[in-house]
Amino acid sequence: LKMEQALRLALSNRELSLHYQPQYSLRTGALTGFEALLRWHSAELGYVGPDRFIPLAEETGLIAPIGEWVLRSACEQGARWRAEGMEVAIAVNVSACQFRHDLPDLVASALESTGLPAGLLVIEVTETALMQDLEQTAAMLLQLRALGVRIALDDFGTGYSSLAYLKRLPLDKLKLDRAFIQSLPDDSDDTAIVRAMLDVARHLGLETVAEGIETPQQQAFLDGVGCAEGQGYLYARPMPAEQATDFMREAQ
Ligand code: G
Ligand code: G
Ligand code: NA
Repeated sequence: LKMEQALRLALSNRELSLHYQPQYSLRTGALTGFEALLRWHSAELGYVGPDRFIPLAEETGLIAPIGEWVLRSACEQGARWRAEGMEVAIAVNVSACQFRHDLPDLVASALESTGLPAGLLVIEVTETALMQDLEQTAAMLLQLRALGVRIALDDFGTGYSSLAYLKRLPLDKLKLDRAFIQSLPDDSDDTAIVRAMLDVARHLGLETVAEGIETPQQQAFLDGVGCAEGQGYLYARPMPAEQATDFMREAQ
């Protein structure tokens, strides 16, 4: 209850911020984009991780204003970087309960008011979010795509969805969950699963991103089996926008 009260005030007290984790082309090593990750430094409770407050925000409906803020702030940051000559994609996480009829309007308005080109925005959704109402979900994804944004399926392989969903939903990208990456390249089960996921992606014309890359061996394996992009502690942890800006300048 205390956390709920604090979370209610978090937006107006400016306690929320976004951190950005870089994503790279495994082939060329070029920085391709950033995933925006929400952080909460509460005056009352100290640092609270998203694994704790996002479920609470979802239960209480606070995810609506918070999610809108995330979308707008991430687009704003992407537009600012672009204006400074650093054109990178920005990936934003969207919860199942934000996945409602008005999402395309919110996205369109965030793009319009910030001037971020739609092609630079990636919306990350989880399997669970997509499974709720397949017809309605597919229609909404088509609306989002009509704007020009790309859709990434997050944590791929960890939910309860079937491969049939991949065929029925208009997706652009699969994010391989770090659970499958962590024991590469030694674990023969995980190498088989990752190869199979990449095969499916290739045949369906989907881009691929591996999450949670921590070692050069994992990177080399993933590049070798045709995964296009990666992110993880090997390259960088999520960091505040200002630090991400310096990071990009140094990489140029
Ligand atoms: O660093 P990490 O602890 O940031 O994030 C944990 C999880 O919290 C992520 O896997 C992601 O699913 C979720 N998360 C982070 N930021 C956001 C956000 O802005 N919106 C939503 N819905 N989930 C987020
Ligand atoms: O599922 P999603 O892509 O939203 O996950 C992002 C989460 O993964 C964040 O909590 C982020 O801090 C965490 N993360 C990012 N890179 C790594 C990594 O290399 N190793 C581990 N263990 N976690 C990571
Ligand atoms: Na994500």
